Amino acid sequence: MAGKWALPCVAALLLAISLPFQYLVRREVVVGIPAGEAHSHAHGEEEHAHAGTEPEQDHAGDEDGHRHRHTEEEGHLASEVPLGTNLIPNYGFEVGTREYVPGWLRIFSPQGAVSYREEGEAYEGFSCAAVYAGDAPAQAAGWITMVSELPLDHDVVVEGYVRTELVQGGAYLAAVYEYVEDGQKRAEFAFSPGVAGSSGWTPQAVRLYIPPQATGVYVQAVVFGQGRAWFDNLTLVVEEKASP
Ligand SMILES: [Ca+2]
Repeated sequence: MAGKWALPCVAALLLAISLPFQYLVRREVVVGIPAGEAHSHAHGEEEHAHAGTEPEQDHAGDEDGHRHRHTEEEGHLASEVPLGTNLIPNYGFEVGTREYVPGWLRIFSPQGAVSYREEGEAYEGFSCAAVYAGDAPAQAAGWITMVSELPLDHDVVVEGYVRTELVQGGAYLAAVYEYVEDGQKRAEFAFSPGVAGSSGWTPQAVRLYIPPQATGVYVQAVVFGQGRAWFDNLTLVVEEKASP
């Protein structure tokens, strides 16, 4: 259902976050990805011409304190990318202020939705990420983080908990990878099943295969609809790719 928003969403998203991300990436940020239920491979399979031409080490080693440069050949998972452990720092939104959360960016909402960190509300700990779409239905309002290392040719699994008080639409977790096609930046999304209406903390998960030509991997927590939603414990784990 959320699939129809994927393309406009990507365009708006990339425009909105391209710049801030340049800075974010240098600070810390990590990855996030797949989930169990949703598997979406839109385009891209015919684009193997790009495989092996995109350096995978663009951002590797940029974050503070990272001393290992990648030496692996392109297209191979860097040995430093650990499998089976969460790669998202500040995954529980415990660190930050109402307006600024280290490791995460708020996605600009043309519909006026507000994304903020809420203290006193949490699935675990003391705070979480929140989205309020009060005046109009939001289209992908929420939070995004980038994985600092590219788990190429592997699956990513994004998991988390979502609580909602929505009068319309739903709240989702998304695993995203970016790639270049015909000189244009494009993105492929996979969404979790979603949480709607008034729901207590509900587990969500989504899995996505990251192809060799991917140039960036992101995790999103977003609302397509109207009302309030809360997100907490958003993790991304890299796994061996599932057999087709
Ligand atoms: Ca928390």
